[in-house]
Amino acid sequence: MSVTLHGYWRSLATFRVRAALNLKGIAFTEKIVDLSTGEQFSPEFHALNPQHVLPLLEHDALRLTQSLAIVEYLDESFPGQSLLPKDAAGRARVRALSQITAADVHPLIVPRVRNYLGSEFSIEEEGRMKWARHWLEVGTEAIEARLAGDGQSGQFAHGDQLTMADLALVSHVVGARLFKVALDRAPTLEAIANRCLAMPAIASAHPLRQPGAPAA
Ligand SMILES: N[C@@H](CCC(=O)N[C@@H](CS)C(=O)NCC(=O)O)C(=O)O
Repeated sequence: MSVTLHGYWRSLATFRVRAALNLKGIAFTEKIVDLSTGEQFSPEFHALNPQHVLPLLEHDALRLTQSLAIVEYLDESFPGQSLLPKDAAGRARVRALSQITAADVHPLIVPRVRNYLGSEFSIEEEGRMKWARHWLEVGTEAIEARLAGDGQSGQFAHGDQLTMADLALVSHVVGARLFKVALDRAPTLEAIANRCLAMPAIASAHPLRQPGAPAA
């Protein structure tokens, strides 16, 4: 069996999948696609994923995209700890929490969006950072309200068992830290993320621990 993850150190979506692979104990190799030089637009990568985004997971002849879809695929296809609850209501809550990050916040801060703000609207780096921080703050507030407000979070985002929602939320927190967004008004979110980051499978998947990442 061969599993190849196409990723990049700074990619938060790749982080979710890398952590899931580690949690499931799946051996994989990672191929770097350098987003900082636009390698996602190379003919070689275009042939693999014409959407030009990471992550891409190759499992034998199968090619998979979209981090949450990949995490669910891994969960259903490999033994080991389960990343989705057994009950439909629990799965719906875990998917909803995951999508606040992956569908509502993260797409607004990715390189192609920030670059477009610069190239089409002449917004300088400072304005683009302000944009990214704004959406990260809005997302942080929404996630905290959900985690702290509905009585269904525990040690982790959904009860006391780690799920896909934790992988999404820890990627949100790491993104917020990379963009220097304060998390002091999101104590529940930060505590859960810190608990996740204390786990070796997740800590070793951290963007700043990947080849090419800056020292701090
Ligand atoms: N919704 C996708 C996100 C895909 C995405 O935007 N990935 C970023 C890296 S985290 C990317 O490849 N960006 C390239 C670009 O914006 O040009 C997922 O969850 O996998």
